[in-house]
Amino acid sequence: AKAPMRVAVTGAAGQIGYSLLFRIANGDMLGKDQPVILQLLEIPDEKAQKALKGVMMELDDCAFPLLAGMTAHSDPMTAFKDVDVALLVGARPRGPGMERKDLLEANAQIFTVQGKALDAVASRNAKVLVVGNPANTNAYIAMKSAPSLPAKNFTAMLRLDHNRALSQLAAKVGKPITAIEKLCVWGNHSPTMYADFTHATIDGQPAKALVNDESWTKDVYLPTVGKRGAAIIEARGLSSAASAANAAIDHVRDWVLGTNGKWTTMGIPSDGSYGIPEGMVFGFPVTTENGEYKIVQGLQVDAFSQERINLTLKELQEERDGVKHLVG
Ligand code: NAX
Repeated sequence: AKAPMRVAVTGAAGQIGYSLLFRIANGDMLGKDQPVILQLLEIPDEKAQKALKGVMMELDDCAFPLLAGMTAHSDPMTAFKDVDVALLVGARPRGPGMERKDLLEANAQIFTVQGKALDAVASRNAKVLVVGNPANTNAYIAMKSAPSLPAKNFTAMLRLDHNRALSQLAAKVGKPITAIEKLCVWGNHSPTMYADFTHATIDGQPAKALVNDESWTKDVYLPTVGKRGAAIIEARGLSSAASAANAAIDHVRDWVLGTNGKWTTMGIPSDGSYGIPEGMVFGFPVTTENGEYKIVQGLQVDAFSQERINLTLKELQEERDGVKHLVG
């Protein structure tokens, strides 16, 4: 039998945590033959810790064969000890009267502390996925705070945007999701992200020719995908949770187990590809193999796509500049 992998999840008593933990323990993320130990972090607050204990009681009650252990933590230095995978879900939500700048700063603090803790105690090859918003900038801060870990192991979640884009495109052309390949989402996890099907194929045919509707792309598709998070809040009274958890599972599973040559989207530190400044955590088309991702190279970026990529890059640069003074 395989040795258990240690998986840290922060914000474990939150909404996304409640969908995520059960799927990890069920083997959906790391494989049906891979035992896991869950190391769960919540804020020290009594209510949060109590809620976390409740979730752990339910995990116990599932009697998952792959769940080899779990622990509750209020300190990242113990939560991240020896972890192979860290899912950083917990973040500071925007409170009443809070400016964007305050939100960025509050989260910059959290992700500085957590990056340092990962640097100190995590497995030297730990894979990190940041879900908590602003996800790209939080991942950037954690990466910068963990200089002894490989920078490439710090990633941000664009996969929910990717999955939303897949679904909307499939519905438009009346084809199953599985018919679509080579779709990707560029940039920041925010309404500025650019869901790009200019390279995509549907049943092997160019998606662009099949859709052949520029106004749909600009006026329906991109706004629908970009504002989907807000539409879910409006409908449900709560933000996306099960779909976000599902995207986190997809992201890590594909990273660890490979995509077999298929494209997906990950937010990753740029290596300078496509003119994105090195180190910016940006959504790129990638393939994965043997636990490593590779940016899909050599794509022709058309003028409209370039315009959209520039826009989301600019937003991300502004976010980064807003927290620059906090990053060592
Ligand atoms: P919840 O508010 O339900 O849960 C968050 C949990 O994190 C809370 O239990 C809180 O106590 C905990 N927490 C806060 N600060 C912490 C810290 N420093 N250490 C450990 N735990 C901490 O939010 P939920 O709906 O679960 O969303 C979590 C985050 O995901 C939010 O930042 C949200 O904006 C973000 N999202 C990101 C998405 C993405 O695609 N990247 C999509 C879904 C989601 O909106």
